[in-house]
Amino acid sequence: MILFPGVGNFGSALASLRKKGFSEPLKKYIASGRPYMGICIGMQALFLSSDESDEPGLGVVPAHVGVFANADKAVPCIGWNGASLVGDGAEYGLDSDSSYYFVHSFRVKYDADVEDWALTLTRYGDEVYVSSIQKGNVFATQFHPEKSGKAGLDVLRRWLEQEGKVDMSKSVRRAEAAVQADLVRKSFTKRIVACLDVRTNDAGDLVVTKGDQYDVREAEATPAPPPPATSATANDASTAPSLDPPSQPAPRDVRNLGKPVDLARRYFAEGADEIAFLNITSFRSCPLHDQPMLDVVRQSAETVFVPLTIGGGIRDTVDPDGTARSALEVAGTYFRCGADKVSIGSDAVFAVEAMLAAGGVKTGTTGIETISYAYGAQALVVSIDPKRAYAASLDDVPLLHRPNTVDLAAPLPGTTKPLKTELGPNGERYCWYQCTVRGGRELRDLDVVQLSQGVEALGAGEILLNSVDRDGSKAGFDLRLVNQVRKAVRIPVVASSGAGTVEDFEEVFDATGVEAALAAGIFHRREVPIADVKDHLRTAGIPVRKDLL
Ligand code: 1PR
Repeated sequence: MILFPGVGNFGSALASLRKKGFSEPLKKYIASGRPYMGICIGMQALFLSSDESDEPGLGVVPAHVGVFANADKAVPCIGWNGASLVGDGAEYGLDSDSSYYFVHSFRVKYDADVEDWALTLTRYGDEVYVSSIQKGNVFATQFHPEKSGKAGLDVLRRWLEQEGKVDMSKSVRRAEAAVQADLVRKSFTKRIVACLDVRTNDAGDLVVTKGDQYDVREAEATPAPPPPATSATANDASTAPSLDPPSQPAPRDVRNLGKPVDLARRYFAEGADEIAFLNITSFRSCPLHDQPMLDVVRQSAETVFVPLTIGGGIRDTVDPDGTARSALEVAGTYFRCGADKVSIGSDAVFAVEAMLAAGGVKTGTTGIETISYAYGAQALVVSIDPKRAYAASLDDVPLLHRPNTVDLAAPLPGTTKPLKTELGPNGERYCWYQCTVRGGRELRDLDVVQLSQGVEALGAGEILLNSVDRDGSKAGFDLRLVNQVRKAVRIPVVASSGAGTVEDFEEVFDATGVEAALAAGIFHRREVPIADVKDHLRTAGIPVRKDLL
């Protein structure tokens, strides 16, 4: 048996297969009739060609892989969707009612060329495409069964055991009928992401922490325990605790909300659609291959079967021994540990600033470009840490950012629904969203629209949109910020920061149309269960994945 999984760019994958001398032996193997399963790029590689590259495919399936149209939907397609069977049987346990995890920008449109290969069809926006194929010994899925929870694990297990294999040549395929009869249901769901900010505490333990406007230390210092009283000292005034204020205030501890792998496993069991780890201190003085987060990702990937994103420190680095490590190498190390996406924060700001300073000319050497080319846009997230810059009048806003200023007393642009007014601390009516680096500690002369459009142009596949102002506030998502970024780009946007109630999730999906919403504090402190968020959204008519492990 051969299982060909993969996250990657069609061109670089096929070129690598040929360069390593695998393409002809692979085609011979498939022709021999022995079982082959492909996942994502492992399915697309079987086709003749792809819009993604001039590199030819293996040509096992006489059809082409095209690019999604993006006028009506975010591309890459990142999220959970159904897969409607076009044949008789439930091949390998595929179930038209289950959700599977998709992450791709290119797809096989259903047409006559693939009629005798199509096994399931999926609808994304206004397009119906082939989400899995099966013919003889070949079975391949566009979605990632290894990241699709219980439903996906079932498909993998049945293929490995060659259980539930139906000879589709005898099965009446009704794909054409399904497409014509519009039977392929819209079942793309909104994603609920659990986010784990990870760092070492003062004792050196790796913990999940949580910022309050990015301040991850407890509000109050924990008083040092009094020295143990002994009979000799009990009455000795010189050792009685001093009443004078301490020379140095006691340190405020790093909030400790649990261990990263334990919490990731808990959130997977509770129905999180994705897990994001943000390494918020990105251990600079540590050799790449000793980075503590590698083990966190490796151990989590063993038992957490939904997508894992890792951010923090994805940049060109130098090991303490002077070994240079490119951002691409850092990312590849995490991918090989089981990460599905990597997230770049500060370096994305520097990359866009440099591109704008060069008049929009790209160098092709930034981490965003190199990782996106090698692994595909869908594997590269940019995490944005904006902070509100208030202004009493538009004239007070720097000219460069005036077009991207929001009116805090007005409804969202294009809507009439009143929005709670959120004037600045001195009654300022306007603000623009200023980008920061180094975890919100340094302001930059760049606004979120410039950054979002810049990283999209460089090849990022998704935006994780935080808010320094709302982080940890439980005041709800900053709808004006989320709406502005959602409207500025075609790639998916994950709204983050401020979730306090289940209604906050409904509000951000309804008001802005974002593809995903992230929370941290309310999940870590067990204030709002993920299942309650999903139940509320389902009741509000917002599609969410139902398969829990
Ligand atoms: O700059 O590429 O090394 O990446 C650093 C990464 O670490 C960035 O993604 C940055 O957002 C993140 N980060 C750095 N410092 C902090 C901090 O908190 N001091 N975390 C930090 C930012 C944002 C979310 C947070 C949401 C939801 N945290 O992770 O969890 O705001 O919180 P809530 O639901 O409790 O409101 P680089």
